[in-house]
Amino acid sequence: MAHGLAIGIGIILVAFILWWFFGKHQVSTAEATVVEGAKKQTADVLVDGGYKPEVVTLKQGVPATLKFTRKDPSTCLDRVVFPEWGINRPLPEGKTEEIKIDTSQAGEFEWACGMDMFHGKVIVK
Ligand SMILES: [Cu+2]
Repeated sequence: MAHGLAIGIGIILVAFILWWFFGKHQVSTAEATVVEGAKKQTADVLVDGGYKPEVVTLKQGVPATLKFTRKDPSTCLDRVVFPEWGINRPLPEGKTEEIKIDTSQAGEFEWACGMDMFHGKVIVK
């Protein structure tokens, strides 16, 4: 009886591990809100144990602003870095930091925390 239970727990554990490593994890994505007759666009990114959303889609050629709001107290997330654009900005806890994004070129542009541990991505198309 106890043996059967152990096997059952074993099967559940294996299933969980398989799901954890090979399952499709949801990546939160968002499209920017285009305002004022498509003259600018904005998107909010919550910084709390990572980035929510992790992928932001922007319209090419429309000036864009990403608004990073850091709720996470960890110093890991206290900077945001866009290597392609030479952006390296502090994110004060509890504040919203506006970062202007160059949308003149289509493509995918990653951002990361100061230690390159957490990542997000801007898609310009
Ligand atoms: Cu970090």
